[in-house]
Amino acid sequence: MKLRKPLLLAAKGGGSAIVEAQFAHYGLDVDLEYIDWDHLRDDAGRLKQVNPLMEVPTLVLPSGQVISESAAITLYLADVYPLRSLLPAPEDAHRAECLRWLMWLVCAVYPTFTYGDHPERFVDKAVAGQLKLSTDKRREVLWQQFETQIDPGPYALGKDLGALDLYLAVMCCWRPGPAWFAEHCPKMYSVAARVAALAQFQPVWQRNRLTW
Ligand SMILES: N[C@@H](CCC(=O)N[C@@H](CS)C(=O)NCC(=O)O)C(=O)O
Repeated sequence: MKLRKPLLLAAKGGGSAIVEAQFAHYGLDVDLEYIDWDHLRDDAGRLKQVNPLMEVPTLVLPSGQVISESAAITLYLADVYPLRSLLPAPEDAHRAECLRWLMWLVCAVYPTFTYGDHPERFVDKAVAGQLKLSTDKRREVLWQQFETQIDPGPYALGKDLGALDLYLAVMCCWRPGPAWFAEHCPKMYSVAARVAALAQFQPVWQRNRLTW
């Protein structure tokens, strides 16, 4: 595969929207290839060829290198474009907090979707519904923990827009959905709603049909 610019393999409304928003922030050109949710795991599909995990976001660089995992892509883009970095600088007091919560989002929260969205991949059909319910419940607990840990000002870590804010904006649209966040996690919701309204991201939100 010969590329002139990065190619983002994406699915509408999925975690790839977080990466799309980062490209919009950095003002970087990227080709988008949206894959239908029902075809993400197609044997002959491009996604399987480049990422055996068959998850989006998956970014293919012009060099042919593949970066999957939204946090890896987030760190990579911040390294490549330090002047507009969406991560606090190494000497910034918010750096440690940001890395902590970024990894928490992908290591604690994201897996509740991995196991809950397709429980039949992991357990017998008879208990699949139970796994979905338990992971949904677990996610609500996690979000409520996060809610107690942040003090938006107005973004999650202070006055500057950062990578965490983009995660919150997109993830707030997923189960249990914006109405739940508005009621149970109003601080998080306020961050998500603020990011949702930013002009630079409107094309991303529209393409991904994300609404708050
Ligand atoms: N740890 C990965 C999780 C990515 C992930 O789970 N993506 C979902 C969409 S939001 C996916 O591709 N699901 C497709 C499937 O499991 O079939 C990341 O942070 O990028």
